Amino acid sequence: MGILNVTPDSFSDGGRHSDLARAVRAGLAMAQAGADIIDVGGESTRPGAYPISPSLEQARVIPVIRELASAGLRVSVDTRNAATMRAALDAGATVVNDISALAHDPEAPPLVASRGCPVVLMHMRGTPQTMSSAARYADVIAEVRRELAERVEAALLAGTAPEQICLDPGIGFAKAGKQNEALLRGLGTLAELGFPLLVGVSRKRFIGRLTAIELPSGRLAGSLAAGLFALSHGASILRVHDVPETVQAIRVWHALASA
Ligand code: PT1
Repeated sequence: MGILNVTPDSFSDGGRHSDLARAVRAGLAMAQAGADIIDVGGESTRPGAYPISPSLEQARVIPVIRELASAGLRVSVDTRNAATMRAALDAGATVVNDISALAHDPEAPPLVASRGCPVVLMHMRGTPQTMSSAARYADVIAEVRRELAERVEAALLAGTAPEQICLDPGIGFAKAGKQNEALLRGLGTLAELGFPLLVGVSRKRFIGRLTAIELPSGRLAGSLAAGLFALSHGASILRVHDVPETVQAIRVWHALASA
């Protein structure tokens, strides 16, 4: 899954994709380089980020989604808002990626169920604004597993088919450095829930903490190491900025690991 941030304040690409033509070109390039899904988001959700209105979010993402979908790409929409999910699905997106696991907007669970689309349920506590103070766990793996299972129940209750559900531990969302590392080590325990796992480690702060690399754009090598670690511990999908490099790393790892 290639990350396409259509935000002026994106945490690592500084809004370079902020206009339509550039965003579309970036999405096409990631698909060309081997991304199976292009994840289009208009609201930054990194720690401390401010929320934006669903209408501004839609103004950013819908034109990009329409173009990429009409070019034949598989597009996911990274949003917590049901109105944005609906508009994105109408514009050709086929996957919903919700960092709140359908908890933010009460209209989201019935919408996703009625569309019958795949949905990524990511673990977080609080909101991007407040989540840092919610990073308190006695047993991070057990608690994330239990809280994800609750979100699975909510999705199933609303009518989503189990085959459409993908889970995500939410690396960097209401987790401190070591808790992120523990979760990656414990992915196998989350996989026991019986759903495919998506993991986003790309350029995140815990890699900076492990390596003393301040700038997110300098964290490619660490991101590749963490991504391959996640795959070897049960992840099926990696959400990444650096598609060509990740595809190369996965090809080599896969050839060695599957022999
Ligand atoms: C993610 C994810 C996402 N991450 C899914 N969607 C972001 N499914 C946005 C940091 O610690 O992992 N999975 N959508 C980006 N959010 C963050 C969070 C970016 C933490 C950076 C950090 O640096």
